[in-house]
Amino acid sequence: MTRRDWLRTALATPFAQTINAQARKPNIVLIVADDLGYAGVGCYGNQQIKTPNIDRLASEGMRFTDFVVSWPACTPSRSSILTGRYPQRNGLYDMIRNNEVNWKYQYTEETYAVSPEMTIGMDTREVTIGQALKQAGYTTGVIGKWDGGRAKRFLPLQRGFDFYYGFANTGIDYYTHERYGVASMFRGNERIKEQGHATDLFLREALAFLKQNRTRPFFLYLPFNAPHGASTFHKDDPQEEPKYMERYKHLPKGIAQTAAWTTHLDDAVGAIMAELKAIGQDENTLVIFSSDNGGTGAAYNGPLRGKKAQMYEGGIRVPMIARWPGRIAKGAVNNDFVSSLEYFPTFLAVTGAPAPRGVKLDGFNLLSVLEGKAKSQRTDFCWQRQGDKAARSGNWKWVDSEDGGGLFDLSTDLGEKHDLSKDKPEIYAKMKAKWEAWRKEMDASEPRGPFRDY
Ligand SMILES: [Ca+2]
Repeated sequence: MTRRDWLRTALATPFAQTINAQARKPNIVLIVADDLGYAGVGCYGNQQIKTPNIDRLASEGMRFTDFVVSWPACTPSRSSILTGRYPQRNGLYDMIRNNEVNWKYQYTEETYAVSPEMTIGMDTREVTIGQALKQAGYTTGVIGKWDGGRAKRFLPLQRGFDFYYGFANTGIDYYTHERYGVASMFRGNERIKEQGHATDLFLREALAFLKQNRTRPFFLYLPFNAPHGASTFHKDDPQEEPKYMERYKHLPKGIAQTAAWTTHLDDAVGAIMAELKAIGQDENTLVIFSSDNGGTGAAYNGPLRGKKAQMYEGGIRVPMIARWPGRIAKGAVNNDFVSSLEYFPTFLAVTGAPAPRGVKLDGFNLLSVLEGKAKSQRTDFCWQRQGDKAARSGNWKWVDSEDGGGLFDLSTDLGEKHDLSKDKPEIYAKMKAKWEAWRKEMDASEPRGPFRDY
């Protein structure tokens, strides 16, 4: 037996494998879809859209039926994923978006450069999950939609991440990677121009990131822009590959487009999982798949009322699947009330990273819930989007918004159809008071930009 053969045999023994597994800290891959509705994938009841890879994640892990995000649209919801804090606490409680975009205003590079989209971002005093995990020795990467500000000081490389490839604003054209005519793809701190579909480019970069980090612990935040609508003036330009469009030509146009984006995303998820196996880290990686907010009118929100931008469940309750072989039971369905605020403390627990000093986190460590050892600690949640308000306490839901309001019992009325505010005035009053107390707490927290005068 040569020395090399001996070494190979020794490393193949169960004892050596145990040592190797113990020596290597676990990795985390957080995949976030964009505007994927509650019933946007097969394992959440969709009959039309084919998502075999995401469905497999659910059959190999735990699927949550009562997972909520902190805001019914992109930017603030993502700010909570990154900071573990309510948007009203971290300061990013509205969109980073130029209003003129909605009116199809054509920017030049020069006018765009001084617009809010280019100049505002998440307060640099906020500690991101990237910063926290990097301090614990992790290699950290962001691939996809950053949505935390486009000026250099707000970009991922300045916010605790070692690697960044993607776009920094809230939406692009899938092929030109422009936001209404302005080039928007970045590698690191530099804007670049590339050929290809955004989903394929993000997948290419993710696979390379996994390969490069096969020998050291990593955190990969992988926020795809699919199946978000394209930010293009040219509404007739194709935004997806013919092979995906072909599969859904029997569906109405808007829904067919969402379905094609979703299946393309699903293929990317399958490739990521295959690569984790190929680098030998499949069993040593916590993979989470979720969405940043509910689906639009061209999406599937299943039994839920409302859609993106609204306070009803359709705006804020989304799919969430967690997979970690040996730690999370296969095919588990969990109906506990949990939220995206739980990611930050959970990732600290998984990696052994210390909590950032002096930072109030709004979530709790979900690990024992994922392992089936405990029930969720979450009882309450509050939301605010400009004048729209909502609160949750147990199964009670209070809504006061432009789209309507009332008091709903989600345990018997998931579709928020029966307003019980007249029947249960004392609970209605209690919920309203709960929201007002939360608002006071947010007002009393240390002010953060960009919208609040700090
Ligand atoms: Ca979104």
